[in-house]
Amino acid sequence: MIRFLTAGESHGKGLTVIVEGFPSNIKIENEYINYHLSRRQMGYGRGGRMKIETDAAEINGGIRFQKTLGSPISMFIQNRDWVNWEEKMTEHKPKDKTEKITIPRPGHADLVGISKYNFSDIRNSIERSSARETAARVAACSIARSFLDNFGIKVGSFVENIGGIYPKKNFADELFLNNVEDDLDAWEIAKQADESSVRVLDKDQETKIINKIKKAKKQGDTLGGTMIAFATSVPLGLGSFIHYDTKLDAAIAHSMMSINAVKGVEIGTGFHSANIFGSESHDEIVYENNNFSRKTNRAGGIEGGISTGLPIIVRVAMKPIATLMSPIETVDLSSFKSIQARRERSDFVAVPACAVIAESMLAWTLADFFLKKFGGDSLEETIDNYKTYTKKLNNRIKKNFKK
Ligand code: EPS
Repeated sequence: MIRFLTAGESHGKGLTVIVEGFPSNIKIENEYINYHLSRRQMGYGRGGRMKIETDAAEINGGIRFQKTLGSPISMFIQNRDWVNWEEKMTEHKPKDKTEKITIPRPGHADLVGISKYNFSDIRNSIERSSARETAARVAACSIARSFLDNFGIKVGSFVENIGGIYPKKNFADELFLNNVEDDLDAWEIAKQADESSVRVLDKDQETKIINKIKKAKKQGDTLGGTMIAFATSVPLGLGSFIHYDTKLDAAIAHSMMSINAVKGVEIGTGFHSANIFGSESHDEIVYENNNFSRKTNRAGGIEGGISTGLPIIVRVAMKPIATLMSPIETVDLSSFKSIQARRERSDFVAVPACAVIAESMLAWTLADFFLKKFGGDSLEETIDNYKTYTKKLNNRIKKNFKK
């Protein structure tokens, strides 16, 4: 239903994104997009680049008087750093000979990139594989968030651990074990996380994490971590069990794995449930206040590829950034001899930023499945379709199963 396409290199002029497929009349505020772009730039442990950039989306099409027109939305995010790279990144014939990068970093896309695309300079791999591209994604996903807002669907995230440092209280477990849909607002929790410089919900943990990041920096090393991205007030019925590509959980896993440096995704208590009995793993069904629900939400809001109506909960694991200031061993492609990997300006930790990106991609996937189900050329039409469906949902079950 919806799609987006990004273009642009990390040190080129900027990033372009075209978003397509949203109905007309969704309210879009430029400040809202820029606000989420600024959230992506946050986090203790980021490198020098974030001091240079103040990401802002220039809207070049698809929106009039703060409302979507139903046409493709085009946005541009300028790279302020471009002024320092004009010569090295020009689309024209270079004036001077540019120095080639010949030493690939283990864990980055350097070696696979030059091999696959037949490049003679690793710079060509670095540019598009950089996580800079995620700025364009966050802009695109802000449109999805604005759309979901009309249905009370909220997305949020928080960092669970960085470098193996977890909070005393297990916030994730609390989400899985309590059926707290009624009073849970994902965005409220995300705002709490935003108050922490590493986007955690526990002050003690924050201090310990900052100390560990300081240690990593001092050692010229980097750290990864895990984060929880989740959504509340998602209606029952997004996704289906019909095909591999109609399952909501599969699409969410795809979205998350597409984020730079992400190496693991878990829906609900995924990996833990592999170690316990079925009776300890599934969520008992209850009928309360004219509604079906579950006593717990270990399934993370999805059963059989379909949203259950409970919060969608996703755990995402990010590996440590591949660029190390105290590098590990690699091979120089100009000599085929062993050497230490090249240093390149980078982040020491980008888990807080990754959480904002994960939250954004979750919004995108939910908006996609929402529109697949409810359709509509205008927002008003989508709202009508949504209301008719949700109003009749439980009555249909009652009617169908009446003896
Ligand atoms: C990023 C921009 C990059 C890095 C980081 C994310 O800028 P630069 O390469 O100029 O320092 O800070 O990218 C990576 C860590 C990576 O491995 O590609 C951004 O805008 O988020």
